[in-house]
Amino acid sequence: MRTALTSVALGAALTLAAGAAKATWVQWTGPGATGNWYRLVEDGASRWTVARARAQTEFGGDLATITSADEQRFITSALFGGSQPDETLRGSWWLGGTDAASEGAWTWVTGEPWSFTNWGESQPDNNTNPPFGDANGEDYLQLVWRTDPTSTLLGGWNDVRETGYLASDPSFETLPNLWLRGFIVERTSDPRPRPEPVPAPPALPLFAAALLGLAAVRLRRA
Ligand SMILES: [Ca+2]
Ligand SMILES: [Ca+2]
Ligand SMILES: [Ca+2]
Repeated sequence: MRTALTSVALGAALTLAAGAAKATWVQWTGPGATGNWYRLVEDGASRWTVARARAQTEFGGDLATITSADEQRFITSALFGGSQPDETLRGSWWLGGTDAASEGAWTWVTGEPWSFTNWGESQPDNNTNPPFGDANGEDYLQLVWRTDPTSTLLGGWNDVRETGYLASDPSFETLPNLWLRGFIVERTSDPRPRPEPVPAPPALPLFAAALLGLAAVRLRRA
Protein backbone atom coordinates (compact mmCIF):
# COMPACT_ATOMS: atom_id res chain seq x y z
CA MET A 1 0.00 0.00 0.00
CA ARG A 2 1.31 3.42 -0.90
CA THR A 3 2.02 5.54 2.11
CA ALA A 4 1.85 8.68 0.00
CA LEU A 5 -1.64 7.80 -1.10
CA THR A 6 -3.94 10.38 0.30
CA SER A 7 -7.56 11.06 -0.10
CA VAL A 8 -9.68 14.10 0.30
CA ALA A 9 -13.21 13.49 1.42
CA LEU A 10 -15.46 16.36 0.58
CA GLY A 11 -18.43 17.82 2.28
CA ALA A 12 -21.92 16.54 2.50
CA ALA A 13 -23.03 19.30 0.13
CA LEU A 14 -21.85 17.08 -2.70
CA THR A 15 -23.81 14.05 -1.68
CA LEU A 16 -27.03 13.08 -3.36
CA ALA A 17 -28.09 9.62 -2.31
CA ALA A 18 -29.70 9.90 1.08
CA GLY A 19 -28.32 7.48 3.59
CA ALA A 20 -25.65 6.16 1.24
CA ALA A 21 -22.41 5.35 2.95
CA LYS A 22 -19.25 7.03 1.67
CA ALA A 23 -21.32 9.13 -0.72
CA THR A 24 -18.63 11.72 -1.04
CA TRP A 25 -16.14 12.45 -3.76
CA VAL A 26 -12.59 11.30 -3.09
CA GLN A 27 -9.60 12.34 -5.17
CA TRP A 28 -6.81 9.93 -6.02
CA THR A 29 -3.58 11.79 -5.39
CA GLY A 30 0.06 10.89 -4.78
CA PRO A 31 2.78 9.28 -6.90
CA GLY A 32 1.38 7.53 -9.97
CA ALA A 33 -2.15 8.75 -9.32
CA THR A 34 -4.34 10.24 -12.03
CA GLY A 35 -5.86 12.94 -9.83
CA ASN A 36 -9.30 11.66 -10.85
CA TRP A 37 -12.27 11.79 -8.50
CA TYR A 38 -14.37 8.83 -7.36
CA ARG A 39 -17.50 8.13 -5.39
CA LEU A 40 -20.05 5.44 -4.69
CA VAL A 41 -23.68 5.88 -5.68
CA GLU A 42 -25.91 3.49 -3.81
CA ASP A 43 -29.33 2.83 -5.29
CA GLY A 44 -29.68 -0.95 -5.31
CA ALA A 45 -31.65 -0.90 -8.54
CA SER A 46 -29.95 0.54 -11.62
CA ARG A 47 -29.06 -1.94 -14.33
CA TRP A 48 -25.69 -1.32 -16.00
CA THR A 49 -26.92 0.92 -18.82
CA VAL A 50 -29.01 3.01 -16.42
CA ALA A 51 -26.15 3.24 -13.95
CA ARG A 52 -23.85 4.43 -16.74
CA ALA A 53 -26.34 7.07 -17.86
CA ARG A 54 -26.68 8.30 -14.27
CA ALA A 55 -22.89 8.42 -13.86
CA GLN A 56 -22.69 10.66 -16.92
CA THR A 57 -25.68 12.94 -16.55
CA GLU A 58 -26.06 13.25 -12.79
CA PHE A 59 -22.46 12.91 -11.68
CA GLY A 60 -20.46 14.35 -14.57
CA GLY A 61 -18.27 11.32 -15.09
CA ASP A 62 -18.65 7.71 -16.14
CA LEU A 63 -18.64 4.30 -14.51
CA ALA A 64 -15.20 3.81 -12.96
CA THR A 65 -12.42 2.08 -14.85
CA ILE A 66 -9.72 0.23 -12.93
CA THR A 67 -6.63 0.01 -15.10
CA SER A 68 -3.92 -0.71 -12.53
CA ALA A 69 -3.33 -2.48 -9.24
CA ASP A 70 -2.75 0.94 -7.69
CA GLU A 71 -6.16 2.14 -8.83
CA GLN A 72 -7.78 -1.05 -7.50
CA ARG A 73 -6.06 -0.50 -4.15
CA PHE A 74 -7.06 3.14 -4.07
CA ILE A 75 -10.73 2.38 -4.72
CA THR A 76 -11.00 -0.41 -2.18
CA SER A 77 -9.13 1.67 0.37
CA ALA A 78 -10.75 5.07 -0.12
CA LEU A 79 -14.31 3.96 -0.87
CA PHE A 80 -14.65 0.62 0.88
CA GLY A 81 -12.37 0.87 3.90
CA GLY A 82 -9.54 -1.30 2.53
CA SER A 83 -7.96 -3.56 5.12
CA GLN A 84 -10.66 -2.50 7.57
CA PRO A 85 -13.53 -3.39 5.28
CA ASP A 86 -16.79 -1.58 5.61
CA GLU A 87 -19.21 -4.48 5.88
CA THR A 88 -22.20 -2.20 5.38
CA LEU A 89 -21.11 -1.89 1.73
CA ARG A 90 -21.17 -5.61 1.10
CA GLY A 91 -22.52 -6.54 -2.31
CA SER A 92 -21.81 -5.81 -5.97
CA TRP A 93 -21.03 -2.46 -7.60
CA TRP A 94 -20.99 -1.64 -11.31
CA LEU A 95 -17.74 -0.72 -13.03
CA GLY A 96 -17.29 0.67 -16.57
CA GLY A 97 -16.33 -2.61 -18.26
CA THR A 98 -18.22 -4.71 -20.79
CA ASP A 99 -17.76 -7.44 -23.38
CA ALA A 100 -21.24 -6.97 -24.89
CA ALA A 101 -19.84 -6.02 -28.30
CA SER A 102 -17.74 -9.16 -28.66
CA GLU A 103 -17.89 -12.06 -26.22
CA GLY A 104 -14.71 -12.32 -24.21
CA ALA A 105 -13.21 -9.08 -25.57
CA TRP A 106 -13.49 -6.86 -22.51
CA THR A 107 -13.33 -3.12 -22.96
CA TRP A 108 -13.49 -0.02 -20.77
CA VAL A 109 -16.14 2.58 -21.47
CA THR A 110 -13.40 5.21 -21.70
CA GLY A 111 -11.49 3.33 -24.38
CA GLU A 112 -8.51 2.86 -22.04
CA PRO A 113 -6.49 -0.31 -22.75
CA TRP A 114 -7.78 -3.46 -21.06
CA SER A 115 -4.69 -4.88 -19.38
CA PHE A 116 -4.94 -5.01 -15.57
CA THR A 117 -7.66 -7.30 -14.22
CA ASN A 118 -8.75 -8.43 -10.78
CA TRP A 119 -11.19 -11.24 -11.57
CA GLY A 120 -12.59 -13.21 -8.66
CA GLU A 121 -12.46 -16.97 -8.48
CA SER A 122 -13.61 -18.67 -11.72
CA GLN A 123 -14.48 -15.33 -13.33
CA PRO A 124 -15.30 -14.24 -15.93
CA ASP A 125 -17.50 -17.24 -16.66
CA ASN A 126 -20.15 -15.69 -18.96
CA ASN A 127 -22.67 -17.80 -17.08
CA THR A 128 -25.70 -18.60 -19.21
CA ASN A 129 -27.45 -20.67 -16.58
CA PRO A 130 -30.53 -19.22 -14.93
CA PRO A 131 -30.90 -17.47 -12.61
CA PHE A 132 -27.43 -16.00 -13.08
CA GLY A 133 -26.95 -15.23 -16.75
CA ASP A 134 -29.51 -14.46 -19.39
CA ALA A 135 -29.55 -15.38 -23.10
CA ASN A 136 -26.53 -13.12 -23.59
CA GLY A 137 -24.58 -14.72 -20.78
CA GLU A 138 -22.81 -12.14 -18.62
CA ASP A 139 -21.36 -9.07 -20.31
CA TYR A 140 -21.11 -6.37 -17.63
CA LEU A 141 -18.54 -5.78 -14.92
CA GLN A 142 -19.02 -5.58 -11.18
CA LEU A 143 -16.66 -5.17 -8.25
CA VAL A 144 -17.69 -7.57 -5.49
CA TRP A 145 -17.20 -6.22 -2.01
CA ARG A 146 -15.60 -7.67 -0.10
CA THR A 147 -12.69 -10.05 -0.09
CA ASP A 148 -12.48 -12.80 -2.58
CA PRO A 149 -10.17 -15.17 -0.71
CA THR A 150 -8.56 -16.31 -3.95
CA SER A 151 -7.59 -12.82 -5.01
CA THR A 152 -4.46 -11.01 -3.92
CA LEU A 153 -6.36 -7.74 -4.03
CA LEU A 154 -9.60 -6.86 -2.32
CA GLY A 155 -12.74 -6.38 -4.41
CA GLY A 156 -12.59 -9.17 -6.99
CA TRP A 157 -14.43 -8.66 -10.27
CA ASN A 158 -17.37 -10.59 -11.65
CA ASP A 159 -19.08 -10.58 -15.04
CA VAL A 160 -22.81 -10.24 -14.61
CA ARG A 161 -25.96 -9.93 -16.69
CA GLU A 162 -27.05 -6.39 -17.51
CA THR A 163 -29.75 -6.26 -14.81
CA GLY A 164 -27.48 -7.45 -12.01
CA TYR A 165 -28.84 -9.51 -9.13
CA LEU A 166 -31.43 -7.78 -7.00
CA ALA A 167 -31.51 -8.39 -3.27
CA SER A 168 -35.29 -8.68 -3.55
CA ASP A 169 -34.99 -11.66 -5.94
CA PRO A 170 -35.57 -14.89 -3.97
CA SER A 171 -33.08 -16.66 -6.26
CA PHE A 172 -30.26 -14.68 -4.65
CA GLU A 173 -31.55 -14.59 -1.10
CA THR A 174 -28.57 -16.48 0.27
CA LEU A 175 -25.92 -14.74 -1.85
CA PRO A 176 -25.47 -11.26 -0.37
CA ASN A 177 -22.14 -10.72 -2.12
CA LEU A 178 -24.05 -10.67 -5.41
CA TRP A 179 -26.75 -8.20 -4.37
CA LEU A 180 -26.70 -5.12 -6.54
CA ARG A 181 -25.74 -2.19 -4.33
CA GLY A 182 -25.03 0.58 -6.82
CA PHE A 183 -22.21 1.87 -8.95
CA ILE A 184 -18.80 3.52 -8.78
CA VAL A 185 -18.33 6.83 -10.58
CA GLU A 186 -15.02 8.25 -11.80
CA ARG A 187 -14.59 11.74 -13.17
CA THR A 188 -11.58 13.65 -14.36
CA SER A 189 -12.59 17.13 -13.26
CA ASP A 190 -13.02 18.58 -9.79
CA PRO A 191 -16.61 18.00 -8.68
CA ARG A 192 -16.49 20.73 -6.06
CA PRO A 193 -18.69 23.70 -6.80
CA ARG A 194 -16.84 26.74 -8.13
CA PRO A 195 -16.77 29.72 -5.79
CA GLU A 196 -19.51 32.26 -6.42
CA PRO A 197 -18.25 35.17 -8.55
CA VAL A 198 -17.76 38.41 -6.63
CA PRO A 199 -20.75 40.57 -7.54
CA ALA A 200 -19.96 43.73 -9.51
CA PRO A 201 -20.63 46.99 -7.64
CA PRO A 202 -24.16 48.11 -8.30
CA ALA A 203 -24.35 50.40 -11.29
CA LEU A 204 -27.64 51.96 -10.26
CA PRO A 205 -26.38 54.83 -8.07
CA LEU A 206 -24.10 56.08 -10.85
CA PHE A 207 -26.89 55.79 -13.39
CA ALA A 208 -29.32 57.58 -11.06
CA ALA A 209 -26.78 60.36 -10.42
CA ALA A 210 -26.31 60.84 -14.15
CA LEU A 211 -30.08 61.10 -14.64
CA LEU A 212 -30.37 63.62 -11.83
CA GLY A 213 -27.52 65.68 -13.32
CA LEU A 214 -29.22 65.66 -16.71
CA ALA A 215 -32.52 66.73 -15.17
CA ALA A 216 -30.79 69.58 -13.33
CA VAL A 217 -29.21 70.82 -16.56
CA ARG A 218 -32.59 70.75 -18.29
CA LEU A 219 -34.25 72.57 -15.39
CA ARG A 220 -31.63 75.30 -15.54
CA ARG A 221 -32.16 75.66 -19.28
CA ALA A 222 -35.95 75.78 -18.94
CA1 LIG B 1 -9.80 4.80 -14.03
CA1 LIG C 1 -19.52 -12.10 -21.61
CA1 LIG D 1 -19.83 -14.30 -13.68
